[in-house]
Amino acid sequence: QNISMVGVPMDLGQNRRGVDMGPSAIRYAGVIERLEALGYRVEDKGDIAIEKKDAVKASPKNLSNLYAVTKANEKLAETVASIYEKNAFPLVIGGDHSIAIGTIAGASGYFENLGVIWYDAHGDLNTAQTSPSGNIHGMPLAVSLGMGHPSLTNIQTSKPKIKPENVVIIGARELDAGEKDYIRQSKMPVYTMHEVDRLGMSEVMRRAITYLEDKCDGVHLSLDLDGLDPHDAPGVGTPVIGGLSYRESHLAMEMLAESDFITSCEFVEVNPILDEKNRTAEAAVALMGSLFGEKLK
Ligand code: DIR
Ligand code: MN
Ligand code: MN
Ligand code: MN
Repeated sequence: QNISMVGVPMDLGQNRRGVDMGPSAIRYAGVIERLEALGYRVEDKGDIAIEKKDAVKASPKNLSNLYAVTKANEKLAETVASIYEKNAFPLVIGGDHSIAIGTIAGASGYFENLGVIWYDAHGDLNTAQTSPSGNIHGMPLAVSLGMGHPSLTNIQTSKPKIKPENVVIIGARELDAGEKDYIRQSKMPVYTMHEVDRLGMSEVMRRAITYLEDKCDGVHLSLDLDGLDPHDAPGVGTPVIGGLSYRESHLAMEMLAESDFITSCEFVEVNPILDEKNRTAEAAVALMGSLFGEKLK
């Protein structure tokens, strides 16, 4: 199979500079070589062009850099769609997590019932009304569900890109009040660290896969490196203690490889400025190796 990789060097969805260098760090950590060694043909489409920071006061309340983030996601959505047109697998490397808006918008046109696995310390279910920070990287899952500013929810189509019952969150441990309200009323399955501790990662993934495989015709993996524990992935802007280990994360990726149902993925929030000798980008590349079947080949 062909993998088509695209970088999104954007840090405007949150407020620590440096995550724009994530794509370079991931390339430097050997992503192409790692995947080619598994027998894939990997095309690097290079990076999406990013606008400069919005002028101060140009953005609506609690939506920092709305204009630049919208532009980047419009381009990314088109790029992801063009990758499917060529029957390749879209691999998106970030960049902050706001880029999931574009990846999911681009992918959703190719599936009736796109599922999403959201691997993250956070829910990313905020809107401008609930966000404590005004950072769009805390909003992409909400936007994909059709909630949020129209310039974001209308990318590709004005329809919601995914349904709440087709989403599974894994690794959550820092949910904001509005996110908890939404999760409660939508009954979205969320495996917080509590469930991972109780059940073990193997059972969590077995349940997540069983739950999605029957009803979804495609599943997107959105992996925020801050889902991992800061000991294993220190190079992220919003680290949260008590996270998923490197081993648990490999097991999760290996089980996804066995399930053979992932149809697109993104690895986001690698911040080389905050990292230690590129360890976080290296972890991302190692996890991609497992996701693309290193154990099976
Ligand atoms: C927080 C942080 N919930 C916010 N979100 C992050 O700003 O909305 N998501 N870091 O990955
Ligand atoms: Mn996060
Ligand atoms: Mn996130
Ligand atoms: Mn946080």
